[in-house]
Amino acid sequence: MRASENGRHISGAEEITSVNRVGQLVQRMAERAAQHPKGEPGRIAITVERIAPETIHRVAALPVVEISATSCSEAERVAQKLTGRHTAHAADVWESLVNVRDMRGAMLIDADTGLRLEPDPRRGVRLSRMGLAQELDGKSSRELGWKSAPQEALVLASKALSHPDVVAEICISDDPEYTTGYVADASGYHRIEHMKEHGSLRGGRALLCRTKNCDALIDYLENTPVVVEKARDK
Ligand code: WAQ
Ligand code: MG
Repeated sequence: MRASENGRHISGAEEITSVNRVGQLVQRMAERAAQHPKGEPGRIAITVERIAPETIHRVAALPVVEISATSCSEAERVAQKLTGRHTAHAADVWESLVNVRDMRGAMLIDADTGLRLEPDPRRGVRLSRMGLAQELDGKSSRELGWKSAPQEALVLASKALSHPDVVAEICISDDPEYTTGYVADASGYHRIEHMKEHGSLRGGRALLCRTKNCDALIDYLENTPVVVEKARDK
């Protein structure tokens, strides 16, 4: 799903489900798009594609680590420390993250040079074709398509980190009401409170990577179907 207003990105979402639940999912995606806190979109596009089941990769969810920051400055410090395990450019990554607006996708940043790698820096790279294994297998009681920010972000981060060239990811929601963000790396999905001030229009994502084949990396993130297995439904 993609919702926009005069070309400005409002929201997006992706899911993998079984064919008998497509109708439900499309309806809920449309309702969700129409009710986004960033505003009512003038255009909602919903695309449904067949995925051959044998092409779907199954990966384990990253372990979730809770970090309680008591202020935005503490959150910033913690986040930079976590990304700093993987790059000497953590401060620049933070600076880019808090200055981007309304991107559809994520920045792709070379961990060694700090430079942006994606072909279209205004759009970024949009991960797609991902979902929860429990949804696909029909084992989840969760209402399909309703926004559950932590669950969707865990799916996205687990797909991103399942590629060997991605070393870390950092994210701030663009929902003005949602101030918990995260830093993910192979050691876990670190949830961090107070990643931005309440009401702030900040929001973006950056993937830190070390890659010899950027096109193949982008192709994996955009196109390879991946479902994420959570150990237990929380
Ligand atoms: N692929 C790449 N980038 C994306 C995608 C995607 N599929 N979806 C969103 N983004 C980028 C885009 O630039 C958005 O502006 C930015 O991320 C933030 O997206 O555990 O809701 O949908 O409680 O606002 C974090 C949950 C929620 C933390 C993140 O992101 C927790 C969230 P949003
Ligand atoms: Mg989102």
